[in-house]
Amino acid sequence: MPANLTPDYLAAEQAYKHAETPQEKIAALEDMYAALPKHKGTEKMQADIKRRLAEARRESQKTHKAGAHAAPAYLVRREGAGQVALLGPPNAGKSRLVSLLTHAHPEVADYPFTTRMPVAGMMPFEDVQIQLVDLPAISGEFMEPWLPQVVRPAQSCALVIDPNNPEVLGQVEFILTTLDGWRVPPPRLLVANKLDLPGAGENFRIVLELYGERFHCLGVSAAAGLGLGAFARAAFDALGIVRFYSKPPGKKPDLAAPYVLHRGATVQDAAAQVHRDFAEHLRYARLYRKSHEQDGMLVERMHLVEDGDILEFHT
Ligand SMILES: Nc1nc2c(ncn2[C@@H]2O[C@H](COP(=O)(O)OP(=O)(O)OP(=O)(O)O)[C@@H](O)[C@H]2O)c(=O)[nH]1
Ligand SMILES: [Mg+2]
Repeated sequence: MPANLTPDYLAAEQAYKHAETPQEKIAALEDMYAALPKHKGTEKMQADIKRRLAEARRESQKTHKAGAHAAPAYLVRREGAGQVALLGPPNAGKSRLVSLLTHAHPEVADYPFTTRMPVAGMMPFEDVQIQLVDLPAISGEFMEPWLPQVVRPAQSCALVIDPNNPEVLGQVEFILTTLDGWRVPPPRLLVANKLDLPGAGENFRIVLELYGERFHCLGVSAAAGLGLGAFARAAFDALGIVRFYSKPPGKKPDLAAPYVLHRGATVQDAAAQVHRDFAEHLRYARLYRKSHEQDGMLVERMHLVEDGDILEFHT
């Protein structure tokens, strides 16, 4: 292999291989490009991805022009630092969570299969916005046939369940099997909602015992507003992204406007995001941290960016 390919890259490549629509291909190729370390050794791969992206975009334009076949209404355009799709059985509280955490207003109701179309909203987390996508339920009883096409391009999924539902374990197993059939990686996050209900603590403990090692499990209550901060943090972590801030030499960094990169990205990748010239002529960078700004440690192009880094590029 020409480069040290990150797990993010390999995951994106997998998604590309299984993409069925031009939209899925575009999303996967964009992820591949973002996760590819940018240096001499990967130049051919970079060019190859760009060529395939152009091709997929042409293809998607063609389907647009075909008139009646405009982009299907269920596709959700990515926005913000990353997209997290909320999956789950009916009535688990996916919509209520999204309506609580974002400005979106998905319909919430006490009967199953309320949500029929995706509803996206932006959830603030510290200084970034994470896009949450509320989806129709995944269930053996009924399922929207296009669901996999919306789930595949999401960068990350959270499985929302109601641990008090007597059928919850069967529901979780059904969803994991379904995702596997769609060739979607298992969710990184399992969110047990409705912890306000009597007996919920004990039910959550059982979920933890069963799934605690496979997933990052989190207990929340949309009704009581419990665990929402932890949810936002976990959604951010599940995206596998890092934030960095650019600092012009001799000036203060702009801490209000983070740049976002995949975990595993290098100082060189960071430079490429800020300015093309930086990327081409970068010699080294100085790394500062918010906690002790006096540092200014010298770092090389291949140094890995960590969340919260402040970088001063030198060409
Ligand atoms: N007690 C309690 N009820 C909740 C909580 N979250 C949601 N609910 C209720 O559970 C019901 C279902 O909530 P929704 O948000 O519509 O569930 P959903 O997962 O979007 O359901 P579908 O769209 O049918 O898949 C509603 O009556 C909500 O008010 C919670 O934390 N505690
Ligand atoms: Mg819903």
